[in-house]
Amino acid sequence: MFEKILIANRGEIALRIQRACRELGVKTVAVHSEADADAKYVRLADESVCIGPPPSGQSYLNIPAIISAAEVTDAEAIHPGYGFLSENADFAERVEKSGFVFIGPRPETIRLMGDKVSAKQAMQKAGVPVVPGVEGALPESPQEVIRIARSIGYPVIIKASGGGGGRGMRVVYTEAALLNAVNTTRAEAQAAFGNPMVYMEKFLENPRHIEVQVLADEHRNAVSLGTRDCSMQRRHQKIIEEAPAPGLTAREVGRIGERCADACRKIAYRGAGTFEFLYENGEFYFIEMNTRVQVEHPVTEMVTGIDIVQTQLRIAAGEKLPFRQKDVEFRGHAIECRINAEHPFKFTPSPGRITSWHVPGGPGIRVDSHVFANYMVPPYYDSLIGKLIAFGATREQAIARMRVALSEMVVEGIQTNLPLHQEIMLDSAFLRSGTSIHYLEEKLAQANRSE
Ligand code: MV4
Repeated sequence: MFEKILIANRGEIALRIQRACRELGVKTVAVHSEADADAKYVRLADESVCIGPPPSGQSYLNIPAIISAAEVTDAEAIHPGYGFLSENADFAERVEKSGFVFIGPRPETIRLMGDKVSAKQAMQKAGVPVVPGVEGALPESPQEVIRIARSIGYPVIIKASGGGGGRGMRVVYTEAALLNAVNTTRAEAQAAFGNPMVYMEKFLENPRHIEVQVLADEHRNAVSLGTRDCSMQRRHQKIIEEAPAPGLTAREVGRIGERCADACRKIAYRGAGTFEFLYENGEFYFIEMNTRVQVEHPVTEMVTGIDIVQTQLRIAAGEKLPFRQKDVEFRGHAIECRINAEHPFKFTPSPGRITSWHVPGGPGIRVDSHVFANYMVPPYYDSLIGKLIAFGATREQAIARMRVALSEMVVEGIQTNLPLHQEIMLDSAFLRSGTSIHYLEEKLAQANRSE
């Protein structure tokens, strides 16, 4: 195991990674911007280095400053967390070229998955079910584009190969709108990602977002940790996640999990990863793969008992996975509410000083947060201030515990989305489970109309 690693991130995930290190006896180096100098994870780290002014472009995205910080502190490895540089293949490459271990997949794998056309092709070839469409990027010829859309059948969706996570997509319902949509998406993709390549898929109208967590080591061992349902989202920001995805049979989960683990072996995947699927009418359709630890990893940890971040460190240190597929057992149900510093129904950011902070507790409750009373939420970064996770023997018990936890939680001085979570925990469609990716936006639109 490493003696010392550098954590190239901030907020709750910096603290989460630090806790995993502590447990393993690994020393930590925190890097931080000027805005985060007084943060909890900075104080608790063995060493810390200020890497620049508040804007993330000059600090948490500043590759030379982060690599220098690793050099001066003699860290052996760098954990990128999520967001920021976590899926930047050039960063992973520069980390390795500078003689450090990147705690994540090989740079080539990150690059493969960052390009959505190559990711989809690789996964299809490795036996993962993908959204019906046409393999590869769309050709230039307008006649060809029209022919492809006819063969798929309307509605279709045009996606930028350099996009992902909901950026650079357009739905097309009629042939009359097709060529304009393709041209506009191409132009936007060129401007946003420096890559005009686009591809076409059948547009699935009412899917759920279900993902599969995997862990793979450098010795070709790969296991699936089952599913998460992340359908409760707004504008591509997830707000509630749960594990396992409700309503699926053990056979279904076993089958898709084995497809994902097998694909990892085939592409020699290394580290933690997530296969994102759309799920409609009992079928899984691969859309993207995330090559990092995700915000919602705790729900999987709660139902498997596996520490995903600790396992990332073991894999990066060259160890074998400490368990096999047959050792992975699923028990109970876990739900995560993302607590954001924002207006609960308008979603406008609400940075500022938190004057009072009380977190819930009791059986099955976990709070992952870097926040404390008198903490100043900086305006420069995303609005996540903590994650409330409830575990229960059943989904019903997890929800009941989440309701109690939400009622105990106190955050004063700023606005948070706690009232929205309280509402969703009483929502009849959520209680039935299996809502689509459009459910929350439709519910919010309806509430606005009746105001
Ligand atoms: C789709 C889709 C429907 N059909 N692809 C949005 C994020 C990106 N990862 C892929 N996305 C979608 N791709 C086909 N063929 C609908 C979405 C989508 C979505 C997906 C997951 C979670 C939330 C979403 C919200 C709107 C649209």
